[in-house]
Amino acid sequence: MRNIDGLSHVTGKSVYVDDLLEIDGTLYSVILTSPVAHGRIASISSDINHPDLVTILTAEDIPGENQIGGIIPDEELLASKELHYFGQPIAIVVARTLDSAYEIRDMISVEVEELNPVFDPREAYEKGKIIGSERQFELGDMVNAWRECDHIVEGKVEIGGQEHLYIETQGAYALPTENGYKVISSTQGPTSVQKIAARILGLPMHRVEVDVRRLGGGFGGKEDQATPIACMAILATHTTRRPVKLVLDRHDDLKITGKRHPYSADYKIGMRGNKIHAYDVRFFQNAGSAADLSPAVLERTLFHATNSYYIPNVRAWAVSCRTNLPPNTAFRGFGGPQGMIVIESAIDHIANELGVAPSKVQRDNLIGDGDEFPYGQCAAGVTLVKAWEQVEKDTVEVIREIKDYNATHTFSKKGYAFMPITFGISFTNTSMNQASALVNVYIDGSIGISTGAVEMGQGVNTRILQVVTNFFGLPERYGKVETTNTTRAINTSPSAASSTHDLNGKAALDACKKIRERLEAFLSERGFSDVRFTEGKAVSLDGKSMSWEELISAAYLARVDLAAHGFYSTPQIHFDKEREKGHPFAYHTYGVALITSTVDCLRGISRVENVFVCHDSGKLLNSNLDIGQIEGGVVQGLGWMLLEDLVFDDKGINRSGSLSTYKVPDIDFAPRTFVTKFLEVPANKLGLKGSKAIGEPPLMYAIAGYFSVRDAMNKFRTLRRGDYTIPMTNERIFMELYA
Ligand code: LUZ
Ligand code: MOS
Repeated sequence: MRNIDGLSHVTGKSVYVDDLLEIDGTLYSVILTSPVAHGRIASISSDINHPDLVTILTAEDIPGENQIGGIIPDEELLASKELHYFGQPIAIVVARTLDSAYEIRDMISVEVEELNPVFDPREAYEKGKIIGSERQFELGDMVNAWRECDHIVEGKVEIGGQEHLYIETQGAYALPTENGYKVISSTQGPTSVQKIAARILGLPMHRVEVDVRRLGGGFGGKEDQATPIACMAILATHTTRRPVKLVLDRHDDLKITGKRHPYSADYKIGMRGNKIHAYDVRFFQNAGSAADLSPAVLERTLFHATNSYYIPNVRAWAVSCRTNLPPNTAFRGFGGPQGMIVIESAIDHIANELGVAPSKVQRDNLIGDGDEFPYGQCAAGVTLVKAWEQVEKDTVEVIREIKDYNATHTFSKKGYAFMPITFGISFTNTSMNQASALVNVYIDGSIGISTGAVEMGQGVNTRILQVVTNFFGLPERYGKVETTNTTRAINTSPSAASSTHDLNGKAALDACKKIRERLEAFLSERGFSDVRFTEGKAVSLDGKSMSWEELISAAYLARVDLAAHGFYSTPQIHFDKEREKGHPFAYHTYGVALITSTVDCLRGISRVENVFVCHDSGKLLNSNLDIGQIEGGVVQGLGWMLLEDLVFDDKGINRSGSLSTYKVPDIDFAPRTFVTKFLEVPANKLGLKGSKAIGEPPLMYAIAGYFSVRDAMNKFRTLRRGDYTIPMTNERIFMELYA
């Protein structure tokens, strides 16, 4: 089935927050932000004369609690006194036109007392500025392990952050209702908006209705950070009793919002024969100025610290460090990629030291069924070897060409790298693994489907429509996926953790089953037995049949309930944070990629050439959507690995806060060849219709892009070992080859 949004996207008919028809009297707002990375507000001059000014709202105008922290209450909606990062919201300017709102913002002056900022996570750690507590996962016997190794190396990895760069910036449109508020928000987490808005206003949650049609991209950037934007719009509506729109322009979005977490890490790895015998890793996460989702991201880093490898002796330690940068947040992979990058660096390092191909060390140490991850869960249904062999088979020729090329070229070199991925599927916070749905069958047989899933381009609405209409044996035109709305699907987890279609699809099917049972009972009274729903009909074992339309209209007249609520919660998962052991994931998504690239070693220019992927998507549910997620995820990851360079100056000002200074992938950057194959595997019982989660895992294939460029560089000149920095921009290639 094709993505149901495709046509409206390419014809410009898809509606985003900024496209909504505006109600007369709508007001426009912009956010006034901190001019310093660390300081105290001395005064705000808001004595402004402007014909279009409606109001300027500060912390004092918040009727409820000025607190938006989800995991830890450490973040104000509007700064009351202390300023913790350049770009932190201080006030909301509400005006009759958007242009006037910007003009008024420029007229406000904020006096601040500056304080010393900290930007480096290790420095923050030394000063005791940490968020939550230090975490450590352990496996085996780290005391004796090192003695048993033949070779040991140590090194350091610096990993940069990444902008989400959703095409639709953060935004919300808030409306006053008779007894509360409705907000249309570009959020991955409607319930989070509802909960925090209620807290800000001092109201019960039922007074706030959140509605989401779709997002122009989220990537994690709207899991938590759409919430304050929606809350500011609602606060302005609360004060003015008028509809208020708050849609950030790109510069404000880049300035105000958090990004993927940069990490600094130390590793030590030991080999015994061809096996990785011991691994010790320390992660310093740069959380920015508030907790946001950082503790959960940190945890996922630890869960992925050994990626796809079985290592019998492991110590993985991590800490979240508070710095004066925007609060970093969820981003596709959610800390997992950073965990994987460090073990891949350690493997690259020790392989180069031993003079063997990194791919040999990777291949010799792939995890297998029954092997234990450092967090206690055992690997199951592992398909890594199959995927590896497929990729190896498909790339024999490509690798030979690389060797020939390197033998005949001096200043241009080619490189390649493999990347196996093992990504845990489930929110690591067990209680979040739940979803609800509401399925309504109307008298004419058409079906309205509501779930907690938010469509953000990933195609979740397509998948849900596909499984629901298939369930009743109907063509897709019978179903319609409604907006995600907190009055129809309640207490939703954000659309995140690659789990949206598993959780919400299963909740929708649960509702469908209830309706089917009622229809079956109704039909059995009319002499139908063992009914199947197929080709638009209900068919009895003895061949009696009734069209769907007839059935529904008869069932309605017989007063059968044609609406059902559905619910799903992932079985079997648990995690004990005291012991740091458990079974946090329903299952893992596996796969292997090989990426090749060419580096012009005179000029320092890289180009990714080929991507070969062999992916375990369980029993394929929709290969169109899966391929879209794989190709998009890899290109997004390659941008992080090779292009996207976040630069904050020594005042903490984002110097890469525009699209002229922050380079993202474009079509020319995309790999020349992209081959995706899916493994033939048995149905995955814990996935939707036997499939596997697809949203985040493929991004991590892109880590091979970084190592393929390093491999090419190493063919020109041996790089310093034990020193890995991401992104490998063209400037960095040049510096590493010649500095
Ligand atoms: N969000 C979250 C996530 O709250 N918990 C998770 O475990 C997670 N994992 C991936 C992406 N978002
Ligand atoms: Mo996410 S990083 O699954 O919002």
